[in-house]
Amino acid sequence: MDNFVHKRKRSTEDQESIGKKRNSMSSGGTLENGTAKNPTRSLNIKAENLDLEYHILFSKREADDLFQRCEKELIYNTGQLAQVKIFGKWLDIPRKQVAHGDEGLAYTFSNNTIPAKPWTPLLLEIKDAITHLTGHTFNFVLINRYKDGRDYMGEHKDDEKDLDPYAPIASLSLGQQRDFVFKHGESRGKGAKRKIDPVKVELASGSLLLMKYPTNRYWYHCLPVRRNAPNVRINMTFRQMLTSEIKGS
Ligand SMILES: O=C(O)CCC(=O)C(=O)O
Repeated sequence: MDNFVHKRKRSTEDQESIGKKRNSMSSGGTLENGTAKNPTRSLNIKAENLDLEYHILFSKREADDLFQRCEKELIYNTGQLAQVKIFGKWLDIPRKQVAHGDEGLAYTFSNNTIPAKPWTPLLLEIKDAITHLTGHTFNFVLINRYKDGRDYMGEHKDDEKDLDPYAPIASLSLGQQRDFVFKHGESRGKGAKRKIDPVKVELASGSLLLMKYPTNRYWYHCLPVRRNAPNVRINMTFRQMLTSEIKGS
């Protein structure tokens, strides 16, 4: 799996200029035993039908500043919008959540529909930085706040019918670094048909993980519980939802 990785030495200038030179791409870091280690600026991560790009989009100072602004400005959903229905039972999600996006959009998953609140200047600023880096546009963002390593997200695929299946999902992390694990659909659980190694990515504050087609068709992902993660993490997944314009109806 290492053959696509090009090692590159990190310099102070690199770290400080990441937020400014968002368009330039280079590779760095290594993939060891399925874990992305010490990525510098950008890292391509590939396995069977898995295609990821990991970038350090924001410097530590920029990420800290964005984190503080998010903590001040974001208002998370409560009540039924903060629940999922599993086997007929409404359960609180083990984290906080809110969605923002273009007018009229909503995202249905786990038997619940989360309407998008309007974009805010902060979220538009972040969205623009991501579009500048990746060249992709997004009309919706799902935001999850994990108070510490006991909050988590279970294994799932982002393959709901509301989403443009060919558009990448751009996942920005701020705050506590957490592990993010991909498992191939044919290699999960007791009834696994094949043995395919999981892929683990350590999501640092200020990093952007781009999940590209066809990753979400074949691979599940999750943010597991980590007892050694004491601090708050905020994650934003920028998505392209299908609209009637895109669908052509
Ligand atoms: O917090 C994370 O990195 C996980 C987000 C995620 O899996 C999702 O929004 O679908």
